Amino acid sequence: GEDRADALHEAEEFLRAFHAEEGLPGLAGRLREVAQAGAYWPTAAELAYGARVAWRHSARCVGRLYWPSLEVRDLRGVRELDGVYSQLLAHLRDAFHGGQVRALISVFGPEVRIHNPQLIRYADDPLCAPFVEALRREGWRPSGERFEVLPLLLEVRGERRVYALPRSAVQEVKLTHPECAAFAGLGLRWHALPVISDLDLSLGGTRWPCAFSGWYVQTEIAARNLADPQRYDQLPAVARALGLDTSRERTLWRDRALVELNVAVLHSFDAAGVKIADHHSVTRHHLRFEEREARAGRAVRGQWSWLIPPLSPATTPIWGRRYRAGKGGPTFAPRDPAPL
Ligand code: NRG
Repeated sequence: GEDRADALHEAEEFLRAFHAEEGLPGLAGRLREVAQAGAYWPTAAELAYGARVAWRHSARCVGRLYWPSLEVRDLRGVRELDGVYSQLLAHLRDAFHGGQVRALISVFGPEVRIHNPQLIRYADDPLCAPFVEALRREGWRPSGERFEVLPLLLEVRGERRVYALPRSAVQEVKLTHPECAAFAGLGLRWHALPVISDLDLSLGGTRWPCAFSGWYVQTEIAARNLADPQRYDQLPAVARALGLDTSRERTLWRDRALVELNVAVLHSFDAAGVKIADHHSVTRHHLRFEEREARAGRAVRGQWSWLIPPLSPATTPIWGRRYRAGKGGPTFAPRDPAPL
């Protein structure tokens, strides 16, 4: 019907873009093939191109300079729960790469569902409360420990299973401060990898469940996850460790604690040999990305409020710039919220 015609039209657009951008021959034949099949099933090369362009199109991502080097794992043939689980463990290992973190995406077939919003998250993070609730309904119980890593909740063709992540699969960094010895006493830590698993890779009218990861910018951890009042709310504790006067707002103890928490995250990841970006360098890299895109004759999509860092945004070179959202082509799109 009409949906199928729309989907085939999107497939055609996608294939034209793929062949044009990569300078590939054989477009007419490929279009005929898809028209004859009446449905579009991307080749591994088309999938890889689509994944890289979806990253390039990610209007909220400030780390897009490296989109051409995204490594794509085509796992559409993995059709069993245990297989999905072991491939996700392999993803964590390959992406971490001994600390020299690599941008990686694992793409699965339509019957696979990863219920976790991210592969690595903590049970006591208020952000995860809805997912912890879903795990409870599957019979899983949190230990009550601080920074307890949540298990995976995987589903294939309607069959669901909870899989614990072994300690060895999850790399974490314990936080210390280069000058303040008392900081370590806060017992803070964070996981090395952000692995997004609640977006589908959408390309040419098809959608694919996936997990993708790059590396952190320290502000994500230090200016949001650990600092937000509705998350770990650690600024008062950090201020106390630093010996700041918290009796009045005007001492700017929140701001000073925030900066030192960011210093601690960068220092700790560096000391542990785990790749992490800082907000000054990554925003400069984003400008380079913008220049490169302009030279290629492509518009850069952006969402300013997501691209600017939550710490000292006006000191970065993207502060005064304006961005447009844009649409069409390969993207990462929210997957349907399936009730658990
Ligand atoms: N702020 C979230 C992660 C969002 C994605 N960030 C990345 N992605 N760096 C958090 O966990 O703090 N990435 O693919 O590298």
